[in-house]
Amino acid sequence: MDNPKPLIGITGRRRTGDKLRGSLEVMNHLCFDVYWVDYAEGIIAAGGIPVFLPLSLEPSEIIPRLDGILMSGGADIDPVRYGADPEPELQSIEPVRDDFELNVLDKVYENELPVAGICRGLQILNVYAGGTLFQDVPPHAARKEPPSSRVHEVTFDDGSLFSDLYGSSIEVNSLHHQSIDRLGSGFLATGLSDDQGIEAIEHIDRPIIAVQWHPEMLDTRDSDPLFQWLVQRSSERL
Ligand SMILES: [Mn+2]
Repeated sequence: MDNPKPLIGITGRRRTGDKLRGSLEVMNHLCFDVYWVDYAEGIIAAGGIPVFLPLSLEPSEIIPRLDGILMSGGADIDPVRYGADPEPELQSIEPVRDDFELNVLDKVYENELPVAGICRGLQILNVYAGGTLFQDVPPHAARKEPPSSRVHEVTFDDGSLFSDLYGSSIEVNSLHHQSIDRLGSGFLATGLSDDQGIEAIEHIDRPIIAVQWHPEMLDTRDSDPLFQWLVQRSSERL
């Protein structure tokens, strides 16, 4: 096949049938795995093929067959993963997903796949690399605004990969209530919000970048540099 498109894995979440409006009551206890379609659409617009990763997969069986990974948004990471006790402001956690994604990252590091992280995706990358999180950052969150609302600025370091991708700054949405405290090893924090929170990280010698905002929910999704970077870097593996 001429110019095959790269296969990009997308992580998601697990829910039970009672959360699926309209499904049969007798199926309330059964599970379904889901992700928000905007992630897939961002990858498709950038020229890649999204592949959803069910949480029951054994990562070693799928990761080596993929060309890149998108670590998507979602619930809080269990603080036990970064050696902290839960604080009262901690919201829902998904230990099954934590397990799955940390195992995915083992294989991703082993196979040196390109990775883009979004929101929780940034946080799990940071925790995987030994970093920690603030469990709640109430003055920063703007979670009542429509998800496409650009509510604060992110400024990028001169000479960073992010400044190549986005220029010196960008106005972003902000749907997170947690953020990075101690940075994980191998990462540089190259994008900060107006209130000095870490909003963008890039790895010093691996093709891994992540953002705290949601490019897939902005009106610029289909031309967003994060998706373009991921598809481009993944294409180089074909
Ligand atoms: Mn923010």
